[in-house]
Parts: sequence; structure tokens; C-alpha cells
Amino acid sequence: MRTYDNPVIPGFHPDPSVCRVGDDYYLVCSSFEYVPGLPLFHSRDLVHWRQLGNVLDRPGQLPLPLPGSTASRGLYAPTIRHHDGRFRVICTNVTTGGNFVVTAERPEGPWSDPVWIDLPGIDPDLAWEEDGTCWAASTAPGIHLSRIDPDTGEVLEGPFPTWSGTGLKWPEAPHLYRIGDWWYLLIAEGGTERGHAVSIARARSPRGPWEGAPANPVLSASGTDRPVQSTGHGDLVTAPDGSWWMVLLGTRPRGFSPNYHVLGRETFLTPVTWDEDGWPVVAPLAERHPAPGAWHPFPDPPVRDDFDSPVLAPHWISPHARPDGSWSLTDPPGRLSLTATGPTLDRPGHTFVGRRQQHHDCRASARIDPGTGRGGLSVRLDEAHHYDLEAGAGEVRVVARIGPLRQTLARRPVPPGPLTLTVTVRTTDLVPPSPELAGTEPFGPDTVACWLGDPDAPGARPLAELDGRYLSTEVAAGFTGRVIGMYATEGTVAFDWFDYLPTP
Ligand code: 6LW
Repeated sequence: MRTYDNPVIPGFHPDPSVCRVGDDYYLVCSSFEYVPGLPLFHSRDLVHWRQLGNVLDRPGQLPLPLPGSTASRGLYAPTIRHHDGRFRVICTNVTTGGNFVVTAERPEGPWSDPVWIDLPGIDPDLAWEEDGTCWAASTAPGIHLSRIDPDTGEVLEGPFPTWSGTGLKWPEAPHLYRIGDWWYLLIAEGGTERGHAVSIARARSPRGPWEGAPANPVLSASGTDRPVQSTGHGDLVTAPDGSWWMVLLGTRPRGFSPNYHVLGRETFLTPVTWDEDGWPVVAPLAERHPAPGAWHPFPDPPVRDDFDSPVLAPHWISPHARPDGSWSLTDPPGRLSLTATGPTLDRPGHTFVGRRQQHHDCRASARIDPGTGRGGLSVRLDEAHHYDLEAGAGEVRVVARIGPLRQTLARRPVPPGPLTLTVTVRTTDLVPPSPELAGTEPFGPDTVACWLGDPDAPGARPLAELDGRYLSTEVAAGFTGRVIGMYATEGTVAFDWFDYLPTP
């Protein structure tokens, strides 16, 4: 029997929302303080996804002003729907406050400028009655419903409070569906941490009265020893063969108690069936499930970006902003040149272009010419949690920033000119990461090692090996996950290529 591996979109891709048009599925995720905003994926089988772009790829669509745009603010929990021949994404910008809808004829865009809607709270949703009446659910706290005109943003009725779960904390992430003769209201509750759960209610009309499913919560990993934890925030979709599926977020914690997850909340897929009373039965999340009927893999993404394209690939993200003048693919062509906008990665406003770490074991390398500037490779959770491998002023050094502490761990003199910098991440398997740490408890989830040159070269030794737990959500807090990227903190620094590859 064919199986698929979860997560279907690894790395920091939380709050998935999905819609199907014919044989094609489209999925969006939260992006918080990063630009461009709201990564958009395409699939033909729900298992294999490729990123088409980002819904908000023009600065005017996505105001993330400083100082408000600190880590884990910005864009929360979008919903994507296709109705009357148009795609719509509704979302919250927590930095500026407020909910908005953008529309597109085609998922590749262009997406419209935001139409702002005065909905309470976060996690907005869109659903339509057959006569075109449009309902927007949101989390205020407690789930609320408003009748709206999604084209003008006008609120026509409400908001009024509606079914808000079984009493667990933080009822949120509502999605309203018309299924047969019922309206179903799917929500998350229990908080997005280990108590996360999915619950559902139904009614004959969006106005209620609602009855909760007797089996609520219909999904939770709380208190289990499943490898996928924190499962919740789901969205339902049907396949052309009539099977039902849920996309949802989960985490894969590693290391000793309390376990650390370093890749953020990722997107998982699980099958759904319906019981004889008309309630969904959601399969507990496993790392491997029997596959859906359709099977449509895409080619593996290339390991190397050699920056020969005139545009940056859509997986490259930057915290807060990527202002003109801070980056260039044309000066000189074939390189990504980054120009410092701030002197440190410790505060927002710096120049950083990175990609999500998507595999527990992986390697990232870059060929850098620091010129007279300073820059390098950084593995970051946020401004207060990052490990940097930095070139400049005739040396390469490794710097760790963990909370209020900043420490230079290694320095190596280097001649002027281009260098290869490499970061490897490997799961720890409870083995001490380095001889210096022998005798201490190897409790971290993984080891981040920083190398000058090729780690596979004979006799290669890392400049530093760092316990990965300090770049985990359990230490740093927040809603995002690790991002690995290139940066400049002084002058202009040129990158000839960047490699990212999962390692065995
Ligand atoms: C999101 C909420 C949640 O708004 O976390 O897991 C919040 N669910 O629904 C941020 O992703």
C-alpha cells in the first residue's frame, strides 16, 4: 500500500488553510513578522506541495512597521477559499491590528490590495450560503460570527458570539462549512501548545443553535506519546474521489523532557471519515499514513540557489521588511548582494534573507565575499536567539546570542576574498555534542555546528558546536520556527550561491 510521510509541508508553516478547485489544491500558512507574507502552496494530491508564491508580495499589501513588528507579530492564521470563480484570503495583521481580505483570479496572483473589515480579534474565516450570503467567523476571544460583504468589507450584521468549544482554553481558528443539510463549525481549543485540540459543532443554520460533537475534542495529541504533538488548527477538504482530509498544524519535539521543537509548527495531513451520526472521525496523527488516491509528486527543489534568476525564489524571507537598496541580484549579476541596514542581528531592522529550516538533519552552505563589509550565515529563531557564522575584517567568527547573553565562541583569521561557510544541524540522539560537554547531560534536541569550508573535507573540524535547544520554541517562545539565512551587518556582502540540503 502506498503511504505518505508527515509533515506534508515541513518547517515553520503553521495554521494551514486549504481549498480545492477541480483537481488542484491551494494552501496558505501564517508568516508572522516575515516578508513576503503568507506562503501559498499548490498540490494535486494533498501530499506533495510546491510553493507557488506568497499572497502578500508587495510592501503596500503588508505594513509591518517597526517598532511594533516584533517577533511572532505580523500575519496570523489566514483562510483561503475559492468562491464564484475567485480566490479569497482573509487574514489578520496583528502589528497594525485589523482583518483584511485579498482576492485573485489566479492563485499565482496578482493578489489585490487588502480590503479591511472591522471584525473582532484574529483567525478570520469565510463561508457562503447558497444565496451568496457571506459569513466571517473570528476569534475575539471566543468565536464570533459576522455577516459581511467581502468585496466592500462592510459588516452587515453582528458580530455575535457563537459556539466556542468544550471549555478548553483559547477557542480559536474557526472554519465554517456547509456539508449536506448541516453547517459545521470546526475550531481549535486547548492552546497551540501540548494541549492543542480540534473540536466541532453543527447546526441547521449559521445562527445556530449549535450542538457539539459527543466525541469532542475530535483530535488531540495531549497526554499521548505520539511523535507528533500539539495537533490542532485544522481545515477540512474533500478530494475528487469523495474522501475527506484535514490539514492541520503539529510539532515534532525532540530531546529530553520537556522536549524541544525547533522547526516551529508544521503542516500535517490526516484522513477524516464520518460516523453514522454525521460526525467527523479524525485519524490520530502519525508520521506515516495510507496515501490518498491521487499521487502527483513534484521534482525535488534544487539544492543550490546560484542567484542567477532576476527574482528571488518565493521561499526567501526577511524579518519585517526587505527595503530596496538592501539587496540586489544585479549588482553584480549572478550574486545576491546584501547591504547592511542595521549593525546587529540583535535588533529588528537588519538585512537578512533566509529560508525555513525544514529538516531535523540538514546542511546549509554559502559562498560569501565579505569585501570590506561584515556578514555571514545565521540560524535564527528571533533577534534574541540566533547562532551566527560571520566573516569580516580578516576573520571568521562564531557568535551565539541566547536571550540577554551574547558570546563569541570561535575566531579564525582568513585571507581576503571569497569563503565557504557551512552550518550543519544534526539530531543529538542524546550524545554530547562536543568533548567540552562530555559529562554533562546531552539533553538538547540537536547540535548546530559551524564550519569554515567543507565539513566533508579530510580532517575538517567545526569551529563551534552548539546545543540546539536555545534555538527552540520552548526556550525562545513564539509562533515561528528556525530560519537559516544570509545577512549583512556592515557594508555590502556578496553571496555567490546558497545550498540547503536535508542530510541522512
Ligand atoms: C493562531 C491561532 C493559533 O492565530 O496560533 O494554533 C495562533 N493556533 O489560531 C498563531 O499561529
